[in-house]
Amino acid sequence: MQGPLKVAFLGASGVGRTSILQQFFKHDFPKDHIRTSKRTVYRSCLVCDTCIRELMVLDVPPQKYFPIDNLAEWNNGNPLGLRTVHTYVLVYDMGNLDTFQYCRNMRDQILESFNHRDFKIMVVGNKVDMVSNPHTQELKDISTLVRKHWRCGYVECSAKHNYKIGDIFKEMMGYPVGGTAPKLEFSQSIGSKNRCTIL
Ligand SMILES: Nc1nc2c(ncn2[C@@H]2O[C@H](COP(=O)(O)OP(=O)(O)OP(=O)(O)O)[C@@H](O)[C@H]2O)c(=O)[nH]1
Ligand SMILES: [Mg+2]
Repeated sequence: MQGPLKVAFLGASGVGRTSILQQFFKHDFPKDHIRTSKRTVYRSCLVCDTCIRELMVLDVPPQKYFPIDNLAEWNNGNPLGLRTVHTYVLVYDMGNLDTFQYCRNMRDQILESFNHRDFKIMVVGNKVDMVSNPHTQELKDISTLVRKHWRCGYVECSAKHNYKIGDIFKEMMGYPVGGTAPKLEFSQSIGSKNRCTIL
């Protein structure tokens, strides 16, 4: 088995990163906005088709700057481990498109800070339930930019309704959503022993 797939969820404050992770790992939706003030690590084991992979997901407070090098990561005295991640999941709020600017900016910073491309970036539009018309030109433009120009995976979801949350993790595993992705499921809560669920 390969080593753990290390993933970081990044996004502007309040876009729903913690809600997505709580929904996926704990089948819970926190209604109140409790700001993430320190790094939380979710661990699990993913079984997908014939592939089994350990998963380690980082939920961190909103970062203004991506650490430009290893020194920057260590220098703030509270290393988050953001530079050793396999997949960056950039989350924005579909009901507040200004939050997409954070994703754009963070993607630029990530790409600029590495001289290799041994990582994946994907974008998640959360709170689709807050959008009365999900087919507006602005949303189409974001989807086209991410999929066609950035060539990144893109998922629109609602943590509140547990809608397409699993698709984020399928995409992460390299099964593009919309295709014939095998069934997958996680079962894990923070602090408890690792468990895998195979469907
Ligand atoms: N309607 C709706 N509200 C959501 C959804 N996801 C999250 N929220 C709400 O948005 C607020 C912020 O959610 P969080 O998950 O705390 O957001 P966050 O990105 O972790 O925020 P910070 O840790 O402060 O950066 C909470 O009040 C959630 O209940 C969603 O899919 N739909
Ligand atoms: Mg949070």
